[in-house]
Formats: sequence, structure tokens, C-alpha cells
Amino acid sequence: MPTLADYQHVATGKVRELYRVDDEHLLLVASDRISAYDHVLETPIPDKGRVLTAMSVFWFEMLADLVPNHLLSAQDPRIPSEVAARALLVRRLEMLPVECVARGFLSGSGLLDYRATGSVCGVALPDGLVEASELPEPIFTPATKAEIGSHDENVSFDAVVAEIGAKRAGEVRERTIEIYLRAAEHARRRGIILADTKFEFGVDGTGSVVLADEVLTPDSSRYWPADEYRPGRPQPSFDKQFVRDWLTSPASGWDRASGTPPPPLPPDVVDATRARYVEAYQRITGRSL
Ligand code: Q0Z
Repeated sequence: MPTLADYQHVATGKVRELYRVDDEHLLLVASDRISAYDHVLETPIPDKGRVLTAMSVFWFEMLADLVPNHLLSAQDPRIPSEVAARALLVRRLEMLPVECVARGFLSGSGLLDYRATGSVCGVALPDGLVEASELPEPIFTPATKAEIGSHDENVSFDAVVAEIGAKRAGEVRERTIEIYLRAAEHARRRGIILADTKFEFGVDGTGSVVLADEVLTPDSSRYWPADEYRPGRPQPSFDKQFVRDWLTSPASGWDRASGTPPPPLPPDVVDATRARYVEAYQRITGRSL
């Protein structure tokens, strides 16, 4: 049986690691770490890595007829036991250098750009939209990948064309919107709003565009509880709201603007947050962990 030390470490994400298995295969490992307010917290959320990995698997399977994906297996002898259930064995692809974001609702950088320009990534939007407004139709708002610690930069569709060519750009835009529409409808029927989500695509040896990375997890998406949806104010996050509320409460003693790292989370916040990840998984997949 292999151990993680047998594989070359090739990349670090905020809360994930990527290893080379061989020339054609990578191992995508999700940790139990959680980020909030642009910090990775020192306190892990037990089972978060398992939940997000299982969620990606669910979505890859449900989307397989729409778009080919990089997933080979979540249960394979090449997956070391130390990361079992929180690692995916995937096909190595030539990644396209663009973050493919679909937005059905206005929030985050989309809201900031709309307030400044009336558009997001060159897509003109109607007047009068507010925080969390549902958009008339989902829009493709690509971004360029930033270094760890910086934020991705929203770019126009023309910038994507310049980067990867008109045919590929049109293809990833179409895929991104199609996948969003299917996933958002599925989530909505289960009481969850998929406000926006980010995909990464790669190209395989035959030239096909392939859905890669993690998909439709709470770390790559904004999930909002539908029963609490009230446009005009920031929406509670399905997964991270207990963490945010505690970190910004007097109880934490933390000043977000200080630049100091956040304090460790108390056990009740950890437990409540773990329960939210498990609930999101069960609501979305209908499966138990
Ligand atoms: C994904 C990333 C992570 C850090 C490269 N199938 C693939 N083929 C080639 N490259 C990638 C993939 Cl998924 C690839 N990333 C993002 C993931 C840690 C960075 F777990 N970078």
C-alpha cells in the first residue's frame, strides 16, 4: 500500500493539496481546514475533507452526461489510507488558465463590480439590483487565477478569448452555464440556493474539454439556505455562518481589521459547523455520510 510520502507534492491550495501519482494521474487531497475572512483557521472541522470530497463525487456523477470529468476513482489502491475518503484519484490534464464562474445571484466581487460599473465581466445588468438579487439569467464571469493570498481578478469574455482562443472560450462558457443551471435546479429543489460557483476545466490527450478540480463544493460555491433568502442584505452562508458570527462577535476577542490571525474556534462552533457540512451533503445528495 502506498503512503502519501511516495508521491511528489505539486501544489498547495488554501485548504487542499495536490500530489503526482504518475505521469497521467494526480491525487487531490481535501483537508479538514476551513478558511474565513481570508484566513485559514488553526482549528480543523472534523470530516470537512470527507464531506467535500464526497460532494464532488456526487456532482461529477450527476453531471457526467453533460460534460466529461477528470475523476477516476475515490476508492483505489493508489489512494493512501492516511487520506482515504478525502482524496480523489484524477486524470492529469492540461489545465486552462481561467476560473470559470457562473453567477445566478449577485454577491461578492460580482456585486462590487456591478455597483462600480453596472456590469460584471463585461455583462451589462439591469438597474436596481441589490445584494443577493437573482439575476435575469445566470451569467459567465470568468476570473484569472491569483497567487495564494490574493483574490482572483474578474476578466471579460474577450480576455478569455485572448488567453485560450474563441472556440475553447465559447465552449467553457457554455459548459459553465449548463452545469450551473442543472446544479442550481437540483439544489433549489432541496432547499438550497446555489448563488454562484467556480469551475476549472482542462484538456485531455484527445483535445476534449474536461471538468476538473473540485466541483460544486461549499468551498468553490456560495450555498445559501433558501428559507432564509432575503435580497437586499448579505445572505447567511449555509456552511460558514457560525464561524463568521463567532469570529466577529465580542466573544472571540478578534479584530478582523487587525491583520492578526483569528483565534481557535470553541468546540460548540466546531460542532455546529461540522453539522452544517454534513447537512449540506445530505440535503444535496440524499446520501448519508
Ligand atoms: C488542479 C489545485 C489542489 C492546489 C492543478 N486533473 C488535473 N490535471 C492537472 N492539474 C490539475 C488537475 Cl485537477 C490541477 N489544480 C488546483 C488543487 C491544490 C491546486 F488540490 N492545479
